[in-house]
Amino acid sequence: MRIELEKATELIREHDNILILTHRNPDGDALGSGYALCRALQSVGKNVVFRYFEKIPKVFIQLEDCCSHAEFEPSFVIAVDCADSKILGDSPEMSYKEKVDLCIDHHPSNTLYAKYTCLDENAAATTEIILMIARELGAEVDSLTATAVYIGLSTDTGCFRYSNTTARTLRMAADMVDAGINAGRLNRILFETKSKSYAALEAMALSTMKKYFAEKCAIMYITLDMYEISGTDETEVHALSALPRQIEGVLVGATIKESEPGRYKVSIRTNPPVNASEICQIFGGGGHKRAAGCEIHGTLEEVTEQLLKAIEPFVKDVEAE
Ligand SMILES: [Mn+2]
Repeated sequence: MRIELEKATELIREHDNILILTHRNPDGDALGSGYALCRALQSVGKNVVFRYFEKIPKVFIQLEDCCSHAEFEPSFVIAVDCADSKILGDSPEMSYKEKVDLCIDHHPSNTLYAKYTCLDENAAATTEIILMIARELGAEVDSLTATAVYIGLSTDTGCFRYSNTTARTLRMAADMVDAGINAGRLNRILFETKSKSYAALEAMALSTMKKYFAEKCAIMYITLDMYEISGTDETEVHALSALPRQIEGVLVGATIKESEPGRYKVSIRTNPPVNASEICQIFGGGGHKRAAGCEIHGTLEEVTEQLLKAIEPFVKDVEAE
């Protein structure tokens, strides 16, 4: 059931021993949302723990120490930034997929798997919604919580460049600066620094880029071999997905990433008027208008071919807006 922010706040206020989860392969917004909510709730005296079950990108490790870990049997489960229970980062001992009480999210493709869903498609990042809830609760937003909020806001908007950035996003970012974050330092770490291994991987990925459909579609791929040769792991590749779309005239940029032999994760980034989420939904995935993802099985050639077939109608006879 979809609920308003006030109702979500009320539910949180009524409960204690709260477990926060997010999606698998958590990105900046997923981790920022989890940590910001965890700290906000701790500041109003709740027993709360944020857990994820996978490796996280190195740049976010500084967030890891910002919540103390309580031990309890959760009586209320919140999922943040997670559009589908299929991609919920779940405990290996105990699945929460069917047991999410409240989902706080901004993905239009949310499947409403939770008992209650507080969904704001106009939020550029889930941390926008988390900040509003924290304010409603009268929670403290100290510089660490503000850092977590800012990491969500900035990473989901490509450092406030993408069209999902609103006046509210920018105002909230300004408020986080007032709360004591070091925005210059965070931006440098998040957007202006590449590990050596990442830079090597980027060069290899770019060398695979091909264009299709009157150069309105650009596709590049990353294989398991490339991870090994460059010394990167999957957690570092998120930013690469932005590259194909940066080429002038490209409406659909796709990055095909081998996750295990025969399985590929595909990230789609689009320019208006093409809806990335609609393309990914063809393969059972989803996401946002300009950024979405899905998984396709087969050989690299088969995956590319299926993808091209799906993309063609989205770019054929379509002009950039
Ligand atoms: Mn997000």
